[in-house]
Amino acid sequence: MDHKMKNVLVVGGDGFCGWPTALHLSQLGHSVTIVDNLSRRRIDDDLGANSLTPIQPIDVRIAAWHEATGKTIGFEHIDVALEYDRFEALLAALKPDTVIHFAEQRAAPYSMKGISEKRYTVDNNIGATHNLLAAITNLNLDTHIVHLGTMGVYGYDDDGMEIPEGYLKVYIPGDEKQIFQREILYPTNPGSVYHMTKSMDQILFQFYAKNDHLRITDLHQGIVWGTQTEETKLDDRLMNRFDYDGDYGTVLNRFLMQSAVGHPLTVHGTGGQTRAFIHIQDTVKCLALAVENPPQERNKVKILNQMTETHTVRHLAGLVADATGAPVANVENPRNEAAENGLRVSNETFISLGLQPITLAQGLCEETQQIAQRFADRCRMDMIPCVSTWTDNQRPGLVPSS
Ligand code: NAD
Ligand code: USQ
Repeated sequence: MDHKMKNVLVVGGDGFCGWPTALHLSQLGHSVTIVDNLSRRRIDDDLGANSLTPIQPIDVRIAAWHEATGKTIGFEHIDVALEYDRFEALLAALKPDTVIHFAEQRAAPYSMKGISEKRYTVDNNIGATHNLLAAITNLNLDTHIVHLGTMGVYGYDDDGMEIPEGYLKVYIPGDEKQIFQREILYPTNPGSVYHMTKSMDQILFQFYAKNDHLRITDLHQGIVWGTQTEETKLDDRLMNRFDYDGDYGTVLNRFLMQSAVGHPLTVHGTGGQTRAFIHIQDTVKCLALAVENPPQERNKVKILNQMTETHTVRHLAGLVADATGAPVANVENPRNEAAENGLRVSNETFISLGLQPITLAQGLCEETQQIAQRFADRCRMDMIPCVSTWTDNQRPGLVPSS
């Protein structure tokens, strides 16, 4: 482990995972600068949605952090997908030890809404990732890149095999007794345009690690739940965002919010989908561990599964319903996904680095529910349903060639 205090650039540091990560790293003593184009706030305005929690403008957040702790966080308003020269100039000036890359459009339903959202998600996510890799290479920096990827790149099979951390050993029969062995990236099987961009990111990382020897850690994160961390709790102006709408709200936080506002829990289909989860407090701890443990190898991306437990959607709904009395509504599934699947995942690297996972059983559901209750009057009930469907775009009547 590298205990040196580092110069860290947090790209996408105004978002749900990025903001508490920036605060945690600053609290640990690292020097932190945030880059963000505030597109997440703009998308809320476009959708007519909002964070359930009242979040402060970025300058107020940063000033409140300084007031609460005496620590300073820098901020640069840059679109890393579109403003390459400004981004490269910032990297040249800062020469960061580490860049953490959160800056992508991260909602699967939003990415499936229509043609402009599909194109935006691909252009933004691939543009951001490639600009970062190209700039670090062009400047010849020895910066460690930590990227937030997703568990969803693996897809969901149901044969009980434990999903390894990124790579798969394959054995291919040759002639006679010969067996060829390869270690390959785990074949991707994305379930949305958003998840597809994370699959494509993996190839960009693989190439730049091989060709330019960049040091890259790709964290395949599960669904993040919860809102607050030790640092965001220090002052109401530091409060984290809480997405609950049909595009950006993730399943467990949605159920906790729905129970607080008297809305039935919107289980898609039978709720037999098993997914990987992690609490936001563990997300920030994992990021600190990733910053302190850069990869030893330069020609191979270090891939870690950043999740702590798996649950079916119906189990989560049952937990919330039992705790709150909220009714469960099995709504038609708007997504194109397996109705039922199992999921076993290895997270051995973070556990070996000392992560002690927070689990659902440890009362944090109540904390998140209290936040949801406190701000229930900010909920826009018409934003709750998931209206983005996967099947609208499945080309029912192909247009014949002319
Ligand atoms: P978020 O949308 O809240 O934050 C992303 C931030 O990046 C926003 O502040 C946005 O304004 C910024 N951004 C986007 N494009 C940008 C660009 N071109 N230039 C500059 N800034 C840009 O999302 P989040 O929930 O914090 O997720 C962060 C990362 O973690 C994403 O890459 C996401 O795929 C990954 N992830 C999130 C979850 C989850 O459950 N939230 C789970 C697994 C992985
Ligand atoms: N679901 C419901 N009811 C709801 C909302 C969702 O049953 O009201 C179901 C979905 O159909 C899906 C599951 O819950 O089967 C998870 O959906 P989600 O919206 O909580 O999570 P997902 O779309 O997978 O995306 C989220 C983040 C994304 C991240 C991913 C990690 O938005 O950025 O990459 O979690 S993972 O799922 O492990 O790939």
